[in-house]
Amino acid sequence: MARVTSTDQRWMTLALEVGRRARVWSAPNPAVGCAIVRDDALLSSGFTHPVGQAHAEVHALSQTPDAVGATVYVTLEPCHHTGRTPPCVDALIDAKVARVVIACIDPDPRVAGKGIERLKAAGIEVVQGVCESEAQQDLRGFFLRLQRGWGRVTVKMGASADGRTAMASGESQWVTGVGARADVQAWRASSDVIVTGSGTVAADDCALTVRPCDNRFDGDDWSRALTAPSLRAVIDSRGVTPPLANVVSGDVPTLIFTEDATSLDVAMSSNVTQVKVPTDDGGLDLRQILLALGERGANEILIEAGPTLVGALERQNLIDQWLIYMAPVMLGPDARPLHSAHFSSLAHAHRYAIVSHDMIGDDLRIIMRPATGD
Ligand code: AOF
Ligand code: ZN
Repeated sequence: MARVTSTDQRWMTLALEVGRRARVWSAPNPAVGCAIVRDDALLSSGFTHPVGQAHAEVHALSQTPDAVGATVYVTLEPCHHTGRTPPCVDALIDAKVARVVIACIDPDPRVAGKGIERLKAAGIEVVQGVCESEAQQDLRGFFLRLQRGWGRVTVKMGASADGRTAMASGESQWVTGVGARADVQAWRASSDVIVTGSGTVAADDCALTVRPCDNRFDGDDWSRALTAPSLRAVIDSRGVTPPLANVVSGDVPTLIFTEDATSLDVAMSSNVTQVKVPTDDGGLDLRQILLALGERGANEILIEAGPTLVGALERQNLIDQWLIYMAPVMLGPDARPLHSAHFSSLAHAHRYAIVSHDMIGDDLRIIMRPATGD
């Protein structure tokens, strides 16, 4: 039986923290963290770099002159395959490390346990399952994409305490405060695609870009984020996105999802790609859209949209996570709702569990996930 100690948990917690730095640029790869330790002292740490560059283990090994006899903490099983980079297991074996502690197994079929076998065959002690549930939650978008073809769907909403997002006129600037809006920028940067609907584009002319601001990110986080801007996507069945809309301006790539037969009005500048998808009853087939985002390597999908699109996602049970900023204001019954889904009875309504609640400036940030899922 492998030895798991509280020391292992402490160092794995550090590896998890380091791995989170990679969220802004690792897609399609998972944001993995690694800590190399000898005699209970940190030699170096590392995290996944953009696709084709160093994996977490290789980055960490490059930061220490030697790792002979060390214990390596890594949030995902080291890779065993030659993909766009050589296998991490070979780098660990060559470095003569003594022990590798892993949080979770890599579901990529090219790895899936083979990395662990390879390390053991080389005489390295392997411990698996330390902080496993935390790592699975951090890497959830990647895991979901491998299992079902699309990543984690997070819906962001700014709402009043009575659950309204805008006045009946559409006026919504600003329901939530400056702190909440700055926090959203960190979520945008940590997502691989930001999705909206054509209604929101028409109402707000949102740019959906990631803009550095004063929030939980430091300067290094922002410089990494800016090297890998999140993709933008508009769900626009009728192809009505205006050619001069902010969401299609600039260099950041934008996908516009339209119905098969629709041609796009928007000038096809080099950053805009039209993706044709079939309709199902009531609108574009949302699963097809999510699959198309999965094919483009999006692990984390952030939806910032109005009640129609969010209601359609909710009705079809496609929401993995709600990110709600609740402002201490009452907008009244004529103001716009969070989403348009109707349920005939309480029993049909979707139940969520609140997994975190934090004050961000004057607003309350609530994160909810399906009560039955994990
Ligand atoms: C690791 N450490 O930091 C990450 C891993 O195409 P490649 O060569 O970049 O390989 C991508 C796969 O490697 C990815 O699907 C996942 O299985 C694994 N990611 N593995 O050892 C890391 N990010
Ligand atoms: Zn690797």
